[in-house]
Amino acid sequence: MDRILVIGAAGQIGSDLVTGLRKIHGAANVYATDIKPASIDIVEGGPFQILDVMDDKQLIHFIIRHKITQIYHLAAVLSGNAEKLPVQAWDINMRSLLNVLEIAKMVDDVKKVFWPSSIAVFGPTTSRVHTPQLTVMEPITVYGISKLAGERWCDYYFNKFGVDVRSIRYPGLISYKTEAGGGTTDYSVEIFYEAIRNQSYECFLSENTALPMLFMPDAIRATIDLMEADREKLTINSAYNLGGFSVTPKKLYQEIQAHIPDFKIQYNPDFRQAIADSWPQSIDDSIAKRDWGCRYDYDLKKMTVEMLREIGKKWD
Ligand code: AKB
Repeated sequence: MDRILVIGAAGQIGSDLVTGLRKIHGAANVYATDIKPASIDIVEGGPFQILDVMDDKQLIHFIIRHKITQIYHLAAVLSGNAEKLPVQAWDINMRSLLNVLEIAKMVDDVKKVFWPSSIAVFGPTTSRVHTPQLTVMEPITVYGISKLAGERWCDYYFNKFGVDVRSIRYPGLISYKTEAGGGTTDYSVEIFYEAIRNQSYECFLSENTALPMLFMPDAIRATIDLMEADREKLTINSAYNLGGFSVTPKKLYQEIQAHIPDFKIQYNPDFRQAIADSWPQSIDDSIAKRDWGCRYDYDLKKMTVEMLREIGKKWD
């Protein structure tokens, strides 16, 4: 029986992932942790503890005491926030990953680690359409540099010490449970809240900025499927490209406006525009499909209907 530790359980991915993992492994076997309090359903739905991944002693005690067999390390400073405090963001993103990898190397009970990478590993010298798995990678953001270095560390720990660490290069993630914080793709979540709350949204990216996006249920299924895949079938030891669907602020606005005719948008690009312009517009994820059967249920239309319905319930 697996005992799972989720680090960063109060965040955008964590709050959905914990629920998914508890359904599969049993609530009592999924330990949700974060440095900040989590939502009621995470705290009341199974074990939850405040835990700082930067504190390696506290972390190793927790892992040994609870006989943890799998770690999902989701805590990170995202692209927009990382540009405001580059050195601190680098420290947090890298030190936390190295703490987890070192513990996974030392503690025999720990059999698998998941750590999220991002499309931010790519940069302006990468071909931006249908970006391949293996290509030029010259990220221009601190977040992207830390994700690229993180991928190399994961590959290193796998090859050198046999740590079974698995990873996905997530595109922008769209979800209704917990809002994202500090990312460049966050507009794709904010726009739904503002459409429902105020029927108006000021977008920090320009109207034709295309980026790959994924709806959270597809991201959670992909994450769990990758973790459950046979190791022998995996040909990537760093992080798998994941594509989802490609969308611009204008296309997303039009899709929402079809449901909320009075919805208005203004475009006022800020520093995040340069970040978005350096990222892929669409992703080639054929290797994820081949190796572990990655697939998606949601496109732009289906995702929009579900986002509006679920966020609408919060404001009823
Ligand atoms: C961000 O915008 O920083 C993240 C990401 C694409 O990794 N959502």
